[in-house]
Amino acid sequence: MKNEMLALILAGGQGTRLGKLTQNIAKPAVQFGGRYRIIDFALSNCANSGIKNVGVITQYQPLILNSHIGNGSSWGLDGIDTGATILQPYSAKEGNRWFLGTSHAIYQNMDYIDSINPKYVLILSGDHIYKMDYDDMLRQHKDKHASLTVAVIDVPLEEASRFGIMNTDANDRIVEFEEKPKHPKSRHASMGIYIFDWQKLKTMLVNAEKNEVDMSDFGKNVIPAYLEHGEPVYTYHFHGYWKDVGTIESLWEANMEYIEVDNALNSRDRSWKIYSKNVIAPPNFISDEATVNDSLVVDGCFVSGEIEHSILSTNVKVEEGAVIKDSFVMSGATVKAGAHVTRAIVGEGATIGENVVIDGSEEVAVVGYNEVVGAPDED
Ligand code: ADQ
Ligand code: ADP
Repeated sequence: MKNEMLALILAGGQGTRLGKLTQNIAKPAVQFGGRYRIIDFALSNCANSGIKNVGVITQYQPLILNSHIGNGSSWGLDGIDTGATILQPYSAKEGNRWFLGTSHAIYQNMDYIDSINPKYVLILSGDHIYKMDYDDMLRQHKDKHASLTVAVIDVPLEEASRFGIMNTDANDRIVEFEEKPKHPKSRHASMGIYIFDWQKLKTMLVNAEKNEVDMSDFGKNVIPAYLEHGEPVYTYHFHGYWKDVGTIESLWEANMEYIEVDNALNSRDRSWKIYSKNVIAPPNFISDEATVNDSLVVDGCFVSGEIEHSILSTNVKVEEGAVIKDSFVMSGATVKAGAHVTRAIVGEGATIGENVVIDGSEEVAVVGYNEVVGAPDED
């Protein structure tokens, strides 16, 4: 069925909790796993789920995101009846006013959504690492005659206050929902992934605007309002690997987990591939001085140092005597001779000077994009 469900990826958060890493680029454009940017997971899930149209809602530092996504061809979204569309605040209804919250961002892009004219909209976040079949979620949405379905994963109770938390009846219908409760009463956490019947959502957002009711955020406003109106709101239980990589610690952890050959994400499963923009780089060169153990090394690297349980993304250079341990090094970074890097995330294009020590053993260390640490030398 043509354009039955349109996916909208929210990719506009500033990502202040990622600090230096998101100073110049949007959170969903941050690199992951050596070959990817975070948004590749949501985009690939869309492609693998048979979704034909994807709108990517951006607002903060969208440059890299724009060039990364392009016309969507890397995800097969450039066909006759398919498309990837980048939506920016200046093209929205109220000109250059920034989006106030997640559902306000949807309201602002109503004209685009209506131009696709979908029966359902799938709302996604651009900053989660996971593999999920949205078509299966849609099937359940229809079976239950829901007007809203919320994807749910069980989290440890001590982490529950970071999420939207809900209680359900025996039939998986949501009876209670609280956004980031101080004292969570259940472990059922919203993944921030929603399927809505578009006409119903549109009517609610338009009416709220007319009556000056605050309806700017899905978790804070829209879901509670649906429940108040007695709408059929159901959960869709997800049991796989899912990580919200909004903090340095979680981004580092997810990258370290990704190194494992049999990782929980099942990254080597060829039936659900994660696609990305293809960057052409020459083969790696590993010199006779190098030792590389338990690591992922992507094309274009030049390695003379010691690499231990780490990820080297495209075109990374590690000079002789340098030691990299438990770290994620992004594209184009250089680690000079004798430097020691432990438990760190090194940003794209960064340079770590000779004999510099980056030690994240207490708290994961971060080197920013193109940052130069240590005295620059002759070359
Ligand atoms: P949060 O992740 O805290 O909680 P939020 O910060 O609003 O929600 O961001 C959701 C997504 O939308 C992020 O990808 C962000 O980058 C993006 N975004 C935020 N504001 C935007 C805007 N104005 N325009 C475009 N994009 C924007 C939400 C839910 C919780 C749920 C967690 C799961 O509210 O209930 O538990 O997600 O991670
Ligand atoms: P996070 O919570 O991950 O830091 P947010 O989604 O809260 O990201 O991003 C909000 C950021 O976007 C603000 O800190 C601000 O810099 C910018 N922003 C949001 N709304 C406006 C606005 N109306 N005008 C200018 N900047 C805005």
